[in-house]
Formats: sequence, structure tokens, C-alpha cells
Amino acid sequence: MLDKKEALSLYQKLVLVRLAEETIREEYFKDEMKTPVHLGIGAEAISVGVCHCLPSGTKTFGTYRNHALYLAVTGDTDGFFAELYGRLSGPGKGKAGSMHLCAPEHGLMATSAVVGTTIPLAVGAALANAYRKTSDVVTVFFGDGAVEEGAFWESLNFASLKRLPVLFVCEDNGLAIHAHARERRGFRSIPDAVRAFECHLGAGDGSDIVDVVQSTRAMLGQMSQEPKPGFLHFTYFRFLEHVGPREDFDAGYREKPSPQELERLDPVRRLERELLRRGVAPSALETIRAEASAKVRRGAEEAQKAPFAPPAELTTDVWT
Ligand SMILES: Cc1ncc(C[n+]2csc(CCOP(=O)(O)OP(=O)(O)O)c2C)c(N)n1
Ligand SMILES: [Mg+2]
Repeated sequence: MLDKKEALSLYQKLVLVRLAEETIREEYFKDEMKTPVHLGIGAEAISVGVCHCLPSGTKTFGTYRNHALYLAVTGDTDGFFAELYGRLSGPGKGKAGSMHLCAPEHGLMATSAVVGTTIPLAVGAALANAYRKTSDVVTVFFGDGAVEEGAFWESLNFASLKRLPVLFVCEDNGLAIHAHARERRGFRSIPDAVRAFECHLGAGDGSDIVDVVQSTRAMLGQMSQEPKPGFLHFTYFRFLEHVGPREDFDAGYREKPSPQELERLDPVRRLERELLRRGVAPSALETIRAEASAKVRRGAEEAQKAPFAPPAELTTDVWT
């Protein structure tokens, strides 16, 4: 069980991510953000919870569904919105957009639109750490769809063979765009398949940040006691469409859960209920929400006033 102070700090981080994404939903149809957005409403507790347990500056890698990861690592709503609005003050000078947010100075090395691609990069970074004889753990977040990529299995195999300090975090929503796991996989379950490798294995409920934090701490403990990769499997529910700001329960490939079920699957509401049960005053939560809301609104407003990159920037930071 987390103490109240720590739980409140997690609530602050969760709410910041949620309000940032709700703001994208409100603003997106104005067509000022020239970037696809893969929103992570429902998944926030995984990035926020795992990053909460990592020493600051730990190298992390992620996917295009990376808003929670970027904000959990940096807390930087100003840079976040600047990048989404394509402005020079964004971390990628407005050239990266939502799908390639990164902040190497905070350890967030790369995120990518191409499924599975950052997994071997993370293993390479872990190999570098092992070579330099540091005990730093590299962490990589990816969806369940990435587990169907060859790059995933080659990376897990190599990391397990070399006992590299890499933490694989699978964010499993059971979906790859509209395709359910049962339509895609020739193996029974992700944890069953991974169990065959020389790595530590853990699993948890990704809708419950307390569970995410406890599972991550336990995993980091095991990895430091017996140096091997770690694999954490978290399930969660994707509230919105694959890409874009809408719900898509009318698309015909999945049912809308009941209101009670949605309450259970919402990590923000879940932590809120837990804090209230533990005697936190509703006004304390309201203050946290108001502060986060002001920070998010300022970031979005300032971004829209900021300059775009000049044309000369088209050919800078380009390596291929
Ligand atoms: C190598 C590659 N193949 C296919 C795609 C098209 N694609 C984009 S997202 C996606 C689904 C990935 O699902 P998952 O890894 O579970 O992530 P989620 O979107 O559920 O977070 C696919 C197949 C891609 N971007 N890259
Ligand atoms: Mg998925």
C-alpha cells in the first residue's frame, strides 16, 4: 500500500495527463494540431506508475501512444503542446509531432510510429549499460501488437541470452487498431510465451496505479537481485478510437462496457475513489485538478501563439 502523500503525487501526475488529453479532444477539430493523435485515455496509470518507480534520468523508449510517457518523464505541458501545434518551441521543433515525442535530456530517448521499432533500440541501450558496467535499467513501453513483430522476439531473446538490464513493459489493450488478440495470435497468452525466456516476469492491472507501482517495484527488486531482463505485462482498456479524439463504440468491432465497468477501468477515477476512501478531502483533489488544468490551459494557449520553425529547419536534425 502506498502512503497518502505518494498516492496524492501519483494523482497529480495522472490528472495532468488526463487533462492534457481531454484538452486535445476539445481542440482537435479546429485542425490547428497538424498531427495524428493516439490518445491513451485508460492507459495513463502504466506510464505514470512505472516511471514513478524509475530513478530520474533512466533511459526510456516508447511508441506513438506516448503522451502519458512524455508527461510522466518530463511534466512539460508547454513543450508537449508546442510540439502538437507544430511550433519551434516543441521538443522536436514541431517536426516530430505527437508520434515521435522525446526528451533525451530527461532520458526519454525515442518513441516511434513504427510498431516494435524502439524495442531493439532499448536492448542496444541496455547492452551499452552492461558494457559500461552500470546497473542502470533501460525501460521500453510497447503495445500487445508489437509482440507479433519479429523485432520483439529477437530483442527478448538477445536480452535474455546476455542477461541485459532491460525492463520490457507491455501495455496490453487486447487490440491492434480494430483487430482483437484472438484474431492475431498463434500462441495462448503473452505471459505464457514470455515465461520460456531467461527473464523475470510480472503482471498487473494497468487500470490500477497502486498495482502498477507495486508490480514495478517488485520487478526492479528482482532485477537487481538476479540480473536478468524483466517483463511486465499490464492489461488496460482503450477508451477511445485507435487514432483520433472520438469514442468508437459504434464502429462494430467491440461493445461499450457498462457504466460501472467503465468506472472500474478508468485509472483516474479509481485512484480518486481510493483517496476518498482513505479520508482525503474532496477539496484537496479539486485543488490538484484546478492546478493541473491551469498548467494545461497555459501550455495549449502559449503554444498557439508561438512561432513555427523557419524553412531552414527543414533540413536540420535529419539523418537519413
Ligand atoms: C511495423 C508496422 N506495422 C504496421 C503498422 C500499422 N499499425 C499502426 S498501429 C498498429 C497496431 C499496434 O497495436 P499495439 O502494438 O497493440 O498498440 P496500440 O495501438 O494498441 O497501443 C498497427 C498494426 C505500423 N505502424 N508499423
Ligand atoms: Mg494494443
